[in-house]
Amino acid sequence: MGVIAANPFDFSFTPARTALIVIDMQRDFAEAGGFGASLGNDVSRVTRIVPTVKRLIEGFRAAGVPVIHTMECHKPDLSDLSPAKRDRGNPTLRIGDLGPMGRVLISGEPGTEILPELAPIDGEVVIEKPGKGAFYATPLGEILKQWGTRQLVFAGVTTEVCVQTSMREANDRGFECLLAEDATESYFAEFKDATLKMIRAQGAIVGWTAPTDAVLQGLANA
Ligand code: C5J
Repeated sequence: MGVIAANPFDFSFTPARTALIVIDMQRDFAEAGGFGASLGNDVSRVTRIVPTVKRLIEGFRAAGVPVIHTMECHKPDLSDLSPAKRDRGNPTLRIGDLGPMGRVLISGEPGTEILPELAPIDGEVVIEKPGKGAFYATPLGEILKQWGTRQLVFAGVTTEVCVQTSMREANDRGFECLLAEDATESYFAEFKDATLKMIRAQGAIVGWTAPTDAVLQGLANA
């Protein structure tokens, strides 16, 4: 049994029933020329958290607790991309268009890959997800059921979109969820701040939050 000093109160976990889920740390959200930049965002906010996410991943690997990676992406024939998603807004590049890093958010394209510093290692699960949530239209729920996982630690981007959606999906499925505060980021500082507050409000209504150091300390002491 382990305990992480978290907000709004301590997060108890069993390492054998826990996994780390790193959401969408992809080149398309972190590099100039990718999807995030095409929407007019400052992608340097995402690249800044890479060393912290790396430290978190390495801590979980060292503790023998599984690391799962997700990638927001679609099939090359776009059969899993709704017009409602593709046609939204006015980006310079739409999903499926050919950009400087290949076709935007398409499985197998260079821009869709996870940042090399955070690349999955052999044996780690990588979930390709067509939605914002990691459970929608993916095998994630089934994999976690097979493993007997009950607690999930989240990191990645963006805090208020894919991370928050995935945490809410997990919370509704009965998982206890903690978000690593400094291993997640948004293109909008105020959205990150509001998401952290709303997750842990009302007695951890969606889950807990804690700094990466506290998560690693809890893991090391477990
Ligand atoms: C977005 C994500 N923001 N991974 N995707 O479109 O949060």
